[in-house]
Amino acid sequence: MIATRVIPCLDCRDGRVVKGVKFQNLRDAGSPVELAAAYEAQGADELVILDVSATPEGKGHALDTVRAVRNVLSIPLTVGGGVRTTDDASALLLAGADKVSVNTAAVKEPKIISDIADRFGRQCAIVAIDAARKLDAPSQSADGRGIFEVVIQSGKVRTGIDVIDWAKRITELGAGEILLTSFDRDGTRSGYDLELLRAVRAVVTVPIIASGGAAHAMHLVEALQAGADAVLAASIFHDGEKTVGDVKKTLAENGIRVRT
Ligand code: 0VR
Repeated sequence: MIATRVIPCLDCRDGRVVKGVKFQNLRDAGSPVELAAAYEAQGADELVILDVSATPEGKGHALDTVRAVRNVLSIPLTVGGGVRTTDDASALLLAGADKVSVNTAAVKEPKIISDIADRFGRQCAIVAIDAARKLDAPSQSADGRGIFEVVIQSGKVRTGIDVIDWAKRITELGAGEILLTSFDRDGTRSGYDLELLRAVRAVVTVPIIASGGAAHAMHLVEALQAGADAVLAASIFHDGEKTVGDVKKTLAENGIRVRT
């Protein structure tokens, strides 16, 4: 079993870390540079910065934040939020990101996935899928699992696109990794959506980063046992309840291979 990855996520708006529930009611959660340095010191394997700024000015802060965080970080850094073109991706990579994540832009123009993979390598091309349980669907699909649709624009738009079909398509287009977020679980501390995770695991071979809902170390154990290659969390770490080291200790105690 290859080592799993524990990845804290800094949702950033206008240069500050924020945190909400189902992408709403965002509250200030601190300084990106201080939190990035703290998480690396605690043993984080990677870091994700997600720019959730709503205005062009806020997007300008994102590049400054990436440069400032890069100066204190030596672990891999993935940056997403508002990436619309390969030039956007290039600017983030030049600012210090190792990988870029596209979400809404990939749904609107799937070719961007191949363009980023071709220009920078598949290892740079992360596709974020925000998934929500379909509201108007029968409760289960033919094979007895929940039905999930892709949501975009920070959860504001339900696309009706089946998450499983989309996961297969993005890997065919060149996605090197999937950042799979349960919109329903984001910030709720109710645990990852394991049914979503298992359903996507069954159809793709690229690494999956589970995201959305973590509150206890055992939530991360469950997600890794359900097939995730890495686990992302924000709330659990920002609120200081658990350090990355605490969580990794529990993972190791449950037989999961971690880098100490
Ligand atoms: P928790 O570990 O449950 O706090 O959440 C992890 C992960 O879902 C979030 O860090 C991230 O995906 C939230 N995403 C978005 C957003 C947050 C605020 C505004 C927009 C977005 O568009 O993804």
